[in-house]
Amino acid sequence: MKKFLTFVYAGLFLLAFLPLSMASEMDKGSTMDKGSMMEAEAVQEEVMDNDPMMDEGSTMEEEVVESIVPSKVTHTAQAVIAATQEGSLISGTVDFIETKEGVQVVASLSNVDPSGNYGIHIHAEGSCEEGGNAAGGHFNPAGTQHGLLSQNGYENAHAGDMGNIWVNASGDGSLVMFLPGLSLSKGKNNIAGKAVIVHEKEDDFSQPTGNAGGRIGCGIIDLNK
Ligand SMILES: [Cu+2]
Repeated sequence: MKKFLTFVYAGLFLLAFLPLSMASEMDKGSTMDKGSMMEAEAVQEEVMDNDPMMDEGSTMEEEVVESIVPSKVTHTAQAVIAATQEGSLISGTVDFIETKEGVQVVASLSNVDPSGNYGIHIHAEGSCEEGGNAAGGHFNPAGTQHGLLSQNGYENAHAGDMGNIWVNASGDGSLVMFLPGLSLSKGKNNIAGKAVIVHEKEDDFSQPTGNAGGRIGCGIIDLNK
C-alpha cells in the first residue's frame, strides 16, 4: 500500500511539474532521454486511469499540441499523398513536426469519396510502388499488437498506428495528433523515409491490422531541407 501511494504521489508530482521541468531542461539545451519520457508518460496514464477527475483523456493531448512553439521544433517532414489506384483522385499532405517530446502530425486530404473514416498508418517500407503494397506492413519496431498509438501507447499499438482520418461530405479530411516518442531523426521510432498509407476503409482496431482493406493513397515521409 505504501509503495502504491508513493507511486501515485510520484505521478501527481510529475503531472504538476513535468511540463515546467521539461521546459527548463530544454532551455538549458540538455536532452531528455526517451526512456525517462516513456516512464513519465506511463505514470501519467496510470494516474489518469485512477482519477475520475481526469477522465477527459484528450485534454492533455490538446495542451501538448498547443504547446508546440517554432523554437522547439527540431525537424520537419512531409508526405505528399497521391492515389495508388487508377481513377482515384485522392490527394493531400501529411506534415510531421518533431520536437524533443515527439512528433505532431497534421494531415489534410482532398477528393476522397465517400464521407467517412479512413485508416491511416505509417508503414514499414519507404515505397509506394505496386499500388502501395510495397510499403509493407505497419511500422512496428516494437513488435506489438495493433491499436491506436495515441491511446494505447507503444506497448499496445504499432508505432505507425495513427488510427483514422475523418473525411467530410466535400471529400476533405483533416487530422491533428501528437505522438510522444516518435522521431524524425533518431532511434527505433524514427519514421523519416517511411510511407504513409491511407486505406479504403475504417481502421476498426481489430487484430492484426485493423481490417482497413486496400490502399488508396500513399506518400513517403521526406525530411524538409
Ligand atoms: Cu495501414
